[in-house]
Amino acid sequence: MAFWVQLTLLVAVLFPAYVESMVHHYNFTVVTINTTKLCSSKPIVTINGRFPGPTLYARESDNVLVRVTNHVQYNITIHWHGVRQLRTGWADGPAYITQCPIQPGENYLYNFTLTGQRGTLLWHAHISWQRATVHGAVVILPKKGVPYPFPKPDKEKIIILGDWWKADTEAVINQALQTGLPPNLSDAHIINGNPGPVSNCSSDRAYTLHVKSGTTYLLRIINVALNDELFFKIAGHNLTVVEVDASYTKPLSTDTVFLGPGQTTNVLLTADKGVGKYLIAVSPFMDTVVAVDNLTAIGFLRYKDTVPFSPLTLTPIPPINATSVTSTFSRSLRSLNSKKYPATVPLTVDHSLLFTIGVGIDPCSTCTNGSKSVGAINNVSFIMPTTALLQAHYYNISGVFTTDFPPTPPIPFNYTGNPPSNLQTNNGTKLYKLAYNSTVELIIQGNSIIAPESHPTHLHGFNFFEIARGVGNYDPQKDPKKYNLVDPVERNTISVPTAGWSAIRFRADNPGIWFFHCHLEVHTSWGLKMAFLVNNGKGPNESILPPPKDLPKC
Ligand SMILES: *[C@@H]1O[C@H](CO)[C@@H](O)[C@H](O)[C@H]1NC(C)=O
Ligand SMILES: *[C@@H]1O[C@H](CO)[C@@H](O)[C@H](O)[C@H]1NC(C)=O
Ligand SMILES: *[C@@H]1O[C@H](CO)[C@@H](O)[C@H](O)[C@H]1NC(C)=O
Ligand SMILES: *[C@@H]1O[C@H](CO)[C@@H](O)[C@H](O)[C@H]1NC(C)=O
Ligand SMILES: *[C@@H]1O[C@H](CO)[C@@H](O)[C@H](O)[C@H]1NC(C)=O
Ligand SMILES: *[C@@H]1O[C@H](CO)[C@@H](O)[C@H](O)[C@H]1NC(C)=O
Ligand SMILES: *[C@@H]1O[C@H](CO)[C@@H](O)[C@H](O)[C@H]1NC(C)=O
Ligand SMILES: *[C@@H]1O[C@H](CO)[C@@H](O)[C@H](O)[C@H]1NC(C)=O
Ligand SMILES: *[C@@H]1O[C@H](CO)[C@@H](O)[C@H](O)[C@H]1NC(C)=O
Ligand SMILES: *[C@@H]1O[C@H](CO)[C@@H](O)[C@H](O)[C@H]1NC(C)=O
Ligand SMILES: *[C@@H]1O[C@H](CO)[C@@H](O)[C@H](O)[C@H]1NC(C)=O
Ligand SMILES: *[C@@H]1O[C@H](CO)[C@@H](O)[C@H](O)[C@H]1NC(C)=O
Ligand SMILES: [Cu+2]
Repeated sequence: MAFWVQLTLLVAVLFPAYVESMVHHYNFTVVTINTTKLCSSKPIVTINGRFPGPTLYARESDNVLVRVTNHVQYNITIHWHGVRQLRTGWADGPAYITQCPIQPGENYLYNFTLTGQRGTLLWHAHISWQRATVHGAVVILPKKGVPYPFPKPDKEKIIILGDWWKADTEAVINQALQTGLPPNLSDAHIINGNPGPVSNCSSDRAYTLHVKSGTTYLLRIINVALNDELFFKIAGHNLTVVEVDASYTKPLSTDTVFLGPGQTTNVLLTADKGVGKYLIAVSPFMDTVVAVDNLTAIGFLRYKDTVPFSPLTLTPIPPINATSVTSTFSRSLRSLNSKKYPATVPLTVDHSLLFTIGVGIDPCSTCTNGSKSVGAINNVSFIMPTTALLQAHYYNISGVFTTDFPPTPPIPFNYTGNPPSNLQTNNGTKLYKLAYNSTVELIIQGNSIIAPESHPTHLHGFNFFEIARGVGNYDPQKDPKKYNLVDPVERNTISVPTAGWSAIRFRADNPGIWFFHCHLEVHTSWGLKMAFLVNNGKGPNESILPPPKDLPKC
C-alpha cells in the first residue's frame, strides 16, 4: 500500500500535469467601441474593446472562470458554444433559457470545467443579435503530454468568419420584428474582422495569413456569422480536416471547407510552395430562393520573402448554390473512432423523435403586410419566457413552461412538397422531457412551408452523432438501413440539408434545460427553437449543481 502511495507521489512530482488541472481566470468587460470598418463609423458592443474578442485558452479537464462585467446599455449573456457544461447549466448562457441576462452595471462569474473535450469551439453573446460583434474563439488543448492524433503542426492560427452590417444590428432585428419582414441583409462577410477590398471602401483591410515555406499550420476555422453558411477556400492549397466541433475526425483532404454558423473545423495546411500570394475566399451558400448577402470576403495567404507586387494566385469560388459541394463535404466527415477516442453512438433508442423545422407566415395586424415571418419546430413557434427556464425548473416555479412539446409533427404532410393551406403555427414555451441517461434518436426534417432552406441546427449541453442524412422526406422504413452506427461524425451543430433531413442520436446524460435551435439568428428570432428538460439521475453525480450565488435575477 505504502509503495503505491509513494509511487503516486513520485508520478505527481515528475509529471505535475498528470494529476493537476488548472484554473483559468478571465475578465470579460462588455464595452462599446467606435469602429470605422467597412465605410461605416458606428459604435459596436465588444469584450474588452476587441473585435473579434479575446481567445479563451485552456486544456481538457481545466476549470474556467470568466467574470463578465456589463458596461453597456444592453442586457448581455455569454454562451460557451459546444462546451458540454456537465451539471453546470447555470454557465451555459442562453438568455431566459439557463439564466436571466446580466443587466447594465452588473456582473456574473461563469464557472465551468472542460470535461472530456479538446479542440476548437467558440464563445458568443446569446441574447438578441449581440453575437454579431460579441464573439471569440475557445481553444481547448489536449491534456499536457497528450499528443494530437495527427502530425504535430508547427504553428496554429485562428480564423473567424462572420458577417457585418454597416447599420446597428439591434436596430436591424428590431425593425424586422416590428414590420414582420425579413431583416436587412448584411453588407459584407469578414475574416478575423476584415472584409478585404469592397467597392467604394478604400479603407477596408484584408486578412493576411503569413506563412513560411515547409511549415505545417493548424487552422482553427470558426463560423460565427449570424445568418450565413459559408465556404472557405485557399488557392493552390488543399486542406486536411482533422477535427470538427471539438471532435476528432478521420483525416479528410478537401479544397473547400463548408461551415454553418456555430460550426468549427480544424484543418492542417502545409505551406508547400516557395514564395507567392494566394487568394483566401469566404463566400456564402444558399441553394434556394431566399435572399442572402452574396459578397465574398477576400484575404491572402502570403509566403515569407514574397516581393510586394508579386501576382496573386486565384481560385474559383464555389457557386452560391453549390449544393453538391456541401453534401459531399458533410457526407465525407467521419469520427476518428480510435481506441483512445471512440465514437460512443447509442445503439438503442428510448425516445424516437421527428421534428420538422422551417419558416412560415402568420397573420399580424400591426405588421407591414398584415403578416409576419415565423419559425417553428413541429408547428410550435417558441415564446421566450421572462423567467429563465432553468431557474423555474430548479425552484419548481410553475406557469413558466409546459412539457408538452410534440414528439412528432401534429399534422403529417409532404414536408418537402406543397404545404397544406391554413398551416398557421401554434406558439408556447413548450419543453420535451427526457429521463436521465435515456437515449434519443431525433430526425430533423426540413420543411418547405415558405421555401426549403438549409438550417444549421444546434443542441446545447450535448454532442450528437449524425447517423444519416438525405433529401426529401425521411422514410422510416428505408432510411434506417443507411444508418452509420460505427463512425458517424460527432458534432454540436448540423446543417440540415435544404428540403431534406438529418438523423442524430445522443445520450441524455446531462441534467438541466438545454436549448435546441436554428443557428441562423434570423430564424431563432422568429421562433425556430425549443428546449429539452433532462431530469436528474439517482446517482451521486447525476444532479444539477446548485446555482451560483451571483446568478442574475430577472
Ligand atoms: C480581473 O479583474 C480583477 C478586479 O479588477 C483583478 O483583481 C484581476 O487581477 C483580474 N484578473 C485578470 C486575469 O485579469
Ligand atoms: C463614438 O461615437 C459616438 C457617436 O456615434 C460619439 O458620441 C462618441 O463620443 C464616440 N466615442 C469615442 C470614444 O470616440
Ligand atoms: C466553481 O464551481 C465549482 C462546482 O462546480 C465549485 O466547487 C467552485 O468553488 C466554483 N468556483 C468558484 C470560484 O466559484
Ligand atoms: C433596412 O434597409 C432599408 C432599405 O434599404 C432602409 O430604409 C432601412 O433604414 C434599413 N434598416 C436599418 C435598421 O438599417
Ligand atoms: C459607389 O459609389 C458610386 C458613386 O458614389 C455610386 O454610384 C455606387 O452606387 C456605389 N457603389 C456601391 C456598391 O455602393
Ligand atoms: C487537391 O485535392 C484534389 C483531390 O481531392 C486534387 O484533384 C487536387 O489536385 C489537389 N490540389 C492540390 C493543390 O494539391
Ligand atoms: C448579388 O445579389 C444582388 C442582388 O441582391 C445582385 O444584383 C448581384 O448580381 C448578385 N451578385 C452576384 C455576384 O451574384
Ligand atoms: C445555380 O444557379 C445558377 C445561376 O442561377 C444556375 O444556372 C444553376 O443551374 C444553379 N445550379 C444548381 C445546381 O441549382
Ligand atoms: C413531395 O413533394 C415533392 C415536391 O413536390 C415531390 O417531388 C414528392 O414526390 C412528394 N413526395 C410524396 C411522398 O408525395
Ligand atoms: C400566440 O398565439 C396566440 C393564439 O393564436 C396569438 O394570439 C398570440 O399573438 C401569439 N403570440 C405570439 C407572440 O405570436
Ligand atoms: C447509462 O446507460 C448506459 C447504457 O445502459 C450504461 O452503460 C451507463 O452506465 C449509464 N450511465 C449512467 C451514468 O447511468
Ligand atoms: C433586461 O433584462 C431585464 C430582466 O429580464 C428586463 O426586465 C429588462 O427589460 C431587460 N432590458 C432590456 C433593455 O431588454
Ligand atoms: Cu434556420
